[in-house]
Amino acid sequence: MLPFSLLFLIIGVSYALCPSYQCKPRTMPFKDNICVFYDEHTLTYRINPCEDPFQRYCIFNPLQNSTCSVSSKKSLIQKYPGEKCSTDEDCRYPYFGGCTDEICLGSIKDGYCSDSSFCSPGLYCKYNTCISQLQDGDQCTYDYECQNGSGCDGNICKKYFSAKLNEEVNTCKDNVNYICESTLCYTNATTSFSYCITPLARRNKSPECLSDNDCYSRVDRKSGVMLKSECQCGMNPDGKQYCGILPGDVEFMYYIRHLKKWYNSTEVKNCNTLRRDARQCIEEHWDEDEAVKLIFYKERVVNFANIQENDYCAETVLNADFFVLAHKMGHLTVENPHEILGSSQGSVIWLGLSLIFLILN
Ligand SMILES: *[C@@H]1O[C@H](CO)[C@@H](O)[C@H](O)[C@H]1NC(C)=O
Ligand SMILES: *[C@@H]1O[C@H](CO)[C@@H](O)[C@H](O)[C@H]1NC(C)=O
Ligand SMILES: *[C@@H]1O[C@H](CO)[C@@H](O)[C@H](O)[C@H]1NC(C)=O
Ligand SMILES: CC(=O)N[C@H]1CO[C@H](CO)[C@@H](O)[C@@H]1O
Repeated sequence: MLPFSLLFLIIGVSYALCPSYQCKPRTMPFKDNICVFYDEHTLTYRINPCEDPFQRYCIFNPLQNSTCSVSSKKSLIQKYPGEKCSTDEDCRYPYFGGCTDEICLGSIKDGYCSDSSFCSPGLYCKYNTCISQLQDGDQCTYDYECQNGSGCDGNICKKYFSAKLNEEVNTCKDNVNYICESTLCYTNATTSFSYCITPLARRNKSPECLSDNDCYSRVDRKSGVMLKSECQCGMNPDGKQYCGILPGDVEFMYYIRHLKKWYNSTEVKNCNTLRRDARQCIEEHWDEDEAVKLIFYKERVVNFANIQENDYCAETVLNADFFVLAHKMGHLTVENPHEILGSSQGSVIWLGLSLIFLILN
């Protein structure tokens, strides 16, 4: 246990190092179009909304001052096949017919490709040729070869989130497999069979933390798997830290339930296979309210620490995109969280949050 305590002692010290994010005092002068002034001595970001209507965007630079600018986008987004456009130049691959009926065309069936981003929706790239995405049950190597809502489990296409609790799966890397309803799995070292396990929520009620040590999940009784998420700095005035969201936390349940709905929609088939969960394609093709919900739920999981207890300036200047979504959510009908927790033993996806998995025996 000793090395562990030492490790956490070091992480614990970093608590004091989380910066504070707050509105600038009214008396403090800001020059040179500065919207965020970084004070490296007190580790404080002092924020001021941009007032010039021609330079209203504040592009945040960590550990530096930030200035107001004309555009919120750092560079032009080039659209994939299946995404909306107004001119040929908007498309990544304008030579496949460009922007036709406001949609970027891609390489057609049996047409040339160097990777799957070249192909029209419904196709993927194999041996430099666009061919139809595989059916469930077909042999595969990568997720993008399988259809819309399906991934490659070992070497077979299966629907995401379709394997129930205790059901066997072919692969289990770092305890994660999207084919499992919970997204979590376990490999029995004796038999080397893998199976799906229950979703694991944070053990502590409050997400606030001082170190990763506060961010353990409960232990799965059957397999002994326990997860730990990272204790992350937020963007609040007090330098508070929050645990990353775990598969099994209610925020995750909301996200996964809605992602399932997207993958089961007819609209997902309008997306290039590599863009199946890209915000761009979801917003352009799905019902507007449904798209707002899915993107809100996802952002809440991904940016959980950053959006907690923001003051007015952090909210409107640094996390405006999220809080605009949150405002729109206020007008939409949303499912009751108890229904979600009750109805699923876990419909959860893995997001690449950095977790440490400990197998207790
Ligand atoms: C931020 O701006 C202030 C005032 O203009 C300046 O004194 C300071 O050096 C700047 N800090 C950084 C990190 O550029
Ligand atoms: C692993 O497999 C062995 C042999 O079937 C079984 O006895 C054991 O309970 C299994 N362990 C877990 C954690 O599933
Ligand atoms: C998927 O869509 C079909 C038809 O629209 C519907 O009957 C089914 O309940 C949906 N499944 C899920 C998991 O949403
Ligand atoms: C989950 C889902 O929507 N699957 C669909 C994928 O695409 C095929 C063919 O277009 C449909 O048959 C599936 O229902």
